Amino acid sequence: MRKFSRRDFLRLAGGVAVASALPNPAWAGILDRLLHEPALLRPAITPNDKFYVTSYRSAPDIRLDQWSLAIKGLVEKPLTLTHADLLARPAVAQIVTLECVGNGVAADAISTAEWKGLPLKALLDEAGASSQAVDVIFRAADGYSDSIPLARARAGDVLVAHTMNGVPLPRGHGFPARMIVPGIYGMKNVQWLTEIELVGEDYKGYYQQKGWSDEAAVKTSSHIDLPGHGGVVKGREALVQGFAFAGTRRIKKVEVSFDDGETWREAQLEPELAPAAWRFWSYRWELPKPGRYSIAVRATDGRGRLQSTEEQAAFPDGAGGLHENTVNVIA
Ligand SMILES: Nc1nc2c(c(=O)[nH]1)N[C@H]1C(S)=C(S)[C@@H](COP(=O)(O)O)O[C@H]1N2
Ligand SMILES: [Mo]
Repeated sequence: MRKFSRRDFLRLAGGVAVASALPNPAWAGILDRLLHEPALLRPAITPNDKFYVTSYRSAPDIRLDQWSLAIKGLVEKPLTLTHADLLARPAVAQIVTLECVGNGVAADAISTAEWKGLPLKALLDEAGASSQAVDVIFRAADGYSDSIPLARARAGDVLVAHTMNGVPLPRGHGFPARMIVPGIYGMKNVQWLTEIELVGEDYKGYYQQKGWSDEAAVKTSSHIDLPGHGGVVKGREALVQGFAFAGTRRIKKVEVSFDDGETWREAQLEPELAPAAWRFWSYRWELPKPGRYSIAVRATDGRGRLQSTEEQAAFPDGAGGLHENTVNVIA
């Protein structure tokens, strides 16, 4: 059986945070702490076995003695790295949130990990990438491919990752190497990487050939974790919590509405986990008279742009619209 964790306690306590009805001051202290502390409902870092999975086929079985990573195309000096070469090079670690382009407001295909690996920039420099190159193509052992522009590939935050939350990439998440491109939808974070090729024209990958966005920058989105949809709250106030995400544009502001978007109140932001990770927020809701209320959330990115409030399907460039939970306030 699972241990009863702080997170579970918050699930129970978060919906019914009652200061006035408390029997004794000790409890008041505990609940008060819960209300004031950063209380994360989903863990800030997703455990590997809870990390969302998307692949167009099943994960390939890769034998390390047969695996290598080629860097080729418009380069002065093509390279081939064995698995030992990959692990021997200086690696950097960073926390990055991945989101599937098909993720909706229910937020079931978004997760965060600490990824460690080689900066792609170092490999491009070593191979002598030509400035004639337009796109950098990533090809994989399962036949999948995608690309990013050379200019994006040269930034220091793009990784050829071999480690996920401190362990070698699990087979289901790209073993032995995958791309991590912060701020771009999951589809461009190619797993089971075998080849990096620089080409002089725009390349259309697996999903682009099916009409999905090639730019694929994540849209600004926000999500309410607590109270959940259909949740019940009572007492003087309840803690409303969730996360927002805008990729590398970061999150500047989160607001919540309890009156169908007529008025908005600013939520409190938790400290930033990392520049391209989700950001948690909370709001202490002074409870109104009993009844059904819809809670909505919206985020503003670091450039001052409000997320799109218009409902939009995931195809072709990511879902739009506000997340809302209906909650019952009882006496
Ligand atoms: N080789 C390969 N890489 C891939 C895919 C795939 O099918 N094959 N799916 C992509 C998609 S659509 C997403 S959302 C992410 C998901 O990564 P995850 O399963 O580790 O969360 O991997 C991307 N990389
Ligand atoms: Mo995806």
